Amino acid sequence: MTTPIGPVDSSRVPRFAGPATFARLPRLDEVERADIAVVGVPFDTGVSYRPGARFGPSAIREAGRLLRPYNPGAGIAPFAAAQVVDGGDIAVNPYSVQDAVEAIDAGAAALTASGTRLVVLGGDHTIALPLLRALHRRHGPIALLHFDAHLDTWDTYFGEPYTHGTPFRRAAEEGLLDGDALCHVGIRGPLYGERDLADDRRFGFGIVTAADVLRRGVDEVAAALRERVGDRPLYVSVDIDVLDPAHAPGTGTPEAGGLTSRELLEILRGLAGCRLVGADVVEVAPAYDHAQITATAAAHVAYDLVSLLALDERR
Ligand SMILES: [Mn+2]
Repeated sequence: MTTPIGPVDSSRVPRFAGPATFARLPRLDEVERADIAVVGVPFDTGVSYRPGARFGPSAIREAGRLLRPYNPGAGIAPFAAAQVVDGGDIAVNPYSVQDAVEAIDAGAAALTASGTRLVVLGGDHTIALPLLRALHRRHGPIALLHFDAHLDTWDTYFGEPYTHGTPFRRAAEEGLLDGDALCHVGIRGPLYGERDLADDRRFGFGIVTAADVLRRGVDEVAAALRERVGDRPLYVSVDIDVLDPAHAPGTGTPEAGGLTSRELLEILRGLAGCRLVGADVVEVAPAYDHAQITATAAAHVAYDLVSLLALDERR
């Protein structure tokens, strides 16, 4: 492997100067090939409540200026272990969900065609469906760990099949997921009815609630998740509303009683060794944020997802 081109050297150019690529990484067009690309999908036409996640990618990049090259929690310098880049945005039609879903699928397929793995910055959760479609064509049925306050396996809203509350039901119906290796983490808050849970079980999902994380602790939860996914190709989808609104106020559908950012990051680090094929962090809506609380949390989540991919690159 040729030596990766790393981020801008912050001892020469201060962190607050220059363009805000994620973690000040090089752009995709500045390298020969990329192992890992952080890519934005600024799309929020699928939301059911507060809009604004279209501004998520740029807010996360801006907060990511402060990320440093060595990740002690994961024990890796991800930008030295692999060529990591900012892959820019997959720009999609904000007026047509159908068009956007197709364009995200095509954009992800093009970016991953030569083996580059993606950490995608949303955008609302609708975008997980086309990302899973593209990965399924490459890897077959995918194991999924879904960090979220909400199940996201509802059927339709106002008759619409593609929304931010329905991507994993569509993915299950389309056979994109490995029904033996699915789990939600951080679930809480009121539902429409008991049937929501029965439907969800039918697709094969396990549930680790936010209260379970409190009672069982992060190490035990991570061990259970590792066991559930085994060595299957794994997608990790992080809705930032898995965090308590104290840790992530800037999001579309906040729910009280969520994880701390410390708990979330530790559970993610506990997934080291899994066969991660892609990941996202979605639902950052900066208009409702304060002092970059949510964008900072999302930037660190993306950094740990990149670190998991880089660990796998090294093995
Ligand atoms: Mn969600």
